[in-house]
Amino acid sequence: MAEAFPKIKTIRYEGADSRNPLSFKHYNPDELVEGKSMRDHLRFASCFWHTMRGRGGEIFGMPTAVRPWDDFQESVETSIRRIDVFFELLEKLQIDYYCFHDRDVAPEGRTLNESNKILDRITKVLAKAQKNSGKKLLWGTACLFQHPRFMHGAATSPNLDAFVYAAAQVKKALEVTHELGGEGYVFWGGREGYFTLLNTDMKRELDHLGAFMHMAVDYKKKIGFKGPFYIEPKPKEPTKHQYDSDAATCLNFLRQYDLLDHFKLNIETNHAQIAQHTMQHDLETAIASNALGSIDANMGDWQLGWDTDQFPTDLYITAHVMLCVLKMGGFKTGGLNFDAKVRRESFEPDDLFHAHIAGMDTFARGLKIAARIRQDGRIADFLRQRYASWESDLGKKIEQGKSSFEELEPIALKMGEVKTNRSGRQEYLESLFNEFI
Ligand code: XLS
Ligand code: NI
Ligand code: NI
Repeated sequence: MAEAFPKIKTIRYEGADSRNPLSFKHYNPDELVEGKSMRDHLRFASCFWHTMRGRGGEIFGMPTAVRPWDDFQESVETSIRRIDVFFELLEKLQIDYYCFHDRDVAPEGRTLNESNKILDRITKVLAKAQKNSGKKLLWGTACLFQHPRFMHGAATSPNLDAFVYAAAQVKKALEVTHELGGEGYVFWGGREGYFTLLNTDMKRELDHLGAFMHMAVDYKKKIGFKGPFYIEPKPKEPTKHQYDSDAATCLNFLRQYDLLDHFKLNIETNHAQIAQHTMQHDLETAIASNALGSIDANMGDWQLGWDTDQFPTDLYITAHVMLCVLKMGGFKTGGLNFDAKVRRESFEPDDLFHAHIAGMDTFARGLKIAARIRQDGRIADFLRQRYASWESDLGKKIEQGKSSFEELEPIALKMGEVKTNRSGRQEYLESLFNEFI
């Protein structure tokens, strides 16, 4: 097939002084940071849904995207062409990983059986493209939210038929992900939630979701899929309230249904933001339970309340994200998946390159900023100092769960007033952080 982007050659690192918009100014794949290549730290992925299927349409306006290779039909031929174009893009951008939903890569057939057969054909095409290019599947997932059959949810639908259909679809998506060597598998609860509690038995729906996940775990073991499952939190959209609202809610669900051994979280920046958290908050929440698996790297707009899925260009966010990732010792099976779409006004094919380059360079800088902050050590020292009183024998005893109210009361009575509080120095720390930006 002729190239889809004949004028664009492989994007290369040219350094911060380069004026070539189609170059990396900061992402230098083989450059070492803390002894590991940037490529291995960042593990970039592009997503098939936004990159290849996004057309810039919204409720007020028609699609704007110009995609000369695409006739926008749900056909196998078009699907195959899209895969060719996608892998050309991955290669030219030096992105090592990708992610997909079953239905973004392959059209639905008239029956589930036919859909499965089409997906099998497409899986062969993907396998070949992976082999030829060395690109890898970061994770796969099933689309359980687009088709009208899932109008009331999938695993949490009040309609058993929908649950059964969803189970069969996830079974197949798991097989395909496994066949393609996927490093993980994502559950994003597309319509697992509600619009009104007047028609919803919440407890029952959550029990069903728990049962669904246990079946998925059983099946994963059966086929020998070793990668982790990830739950991707999101508070709303498309439903008013999604059951997987945020990291803490997901962890509670996983603990309650005894699933935590098999799941980690895939945290998306924009989702954390519309949950009224910072990305850092949800990452820290996941890390505290040893459950940060992967990241959907994008960002929202603080003036808008919805999931705008913008390419990440905010250095503060990427620096904080990479501080978290370095702190947990790096990704294992996860990575930075650009679950991001070009704006409706950025309609030209080249914008796909500009957008990914922007995200990759912003994360490369975030990584370098984070590494410099760690090397400098002043913020870590401050934190250590702030908790220094806990290094005492009494502090250690409490942390080990070996103290009691009865032990502490006489100490408090003798101590009198709490004397040794120190300033939290927020403004100083924010300004110190700025030194590295
Ligand atoms: C939607 C989600 C979705 C998941 C994959 O908001 O981000 O794209 O990442 O199903
Ligand atoms: Ni999103
Ligand atoms: Ni996502």
